[in-house]
Amino acid sequence: MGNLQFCRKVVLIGAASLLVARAGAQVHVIELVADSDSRYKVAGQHHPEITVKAGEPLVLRVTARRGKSWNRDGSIHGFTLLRAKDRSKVEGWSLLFKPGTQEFQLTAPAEPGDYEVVCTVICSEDHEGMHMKFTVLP
Ligand SMILES: [Cu+2]
Repeated sequence: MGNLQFCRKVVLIGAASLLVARAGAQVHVIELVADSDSRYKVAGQHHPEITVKAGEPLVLRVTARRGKSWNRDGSIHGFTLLRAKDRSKVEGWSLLFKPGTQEFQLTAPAEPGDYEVVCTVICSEDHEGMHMKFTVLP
């Protein structure tokens, strides 16, 4: 390999990693409704589902509407992330929602795989049906 060719390769690699770093700095915003009928909803999705990249920074923007019952502390729905394989909780991912819109700054789980979101507030007699799929891509 000539010296000039080698230099070109180094420059190309340098440019590529800069792009990756820029993309990594963008925060992925997830918009979610935790609704009065005890269902999670994502605009444009018939079956709500969240897909993220392992370890990426996230903002979860939630609009919560009160169902038929709620917690004494005023929480009207919950959002706890479980690993699908053993239903164990993911640290830092047990959230409680108040009525209205609220934001959470989170970091996606480091381990790619299948997860499930479950509501942890008894929000109606149909509370058990309040869950959604959550996928972490490598
Ligand atoms: Cu709920």
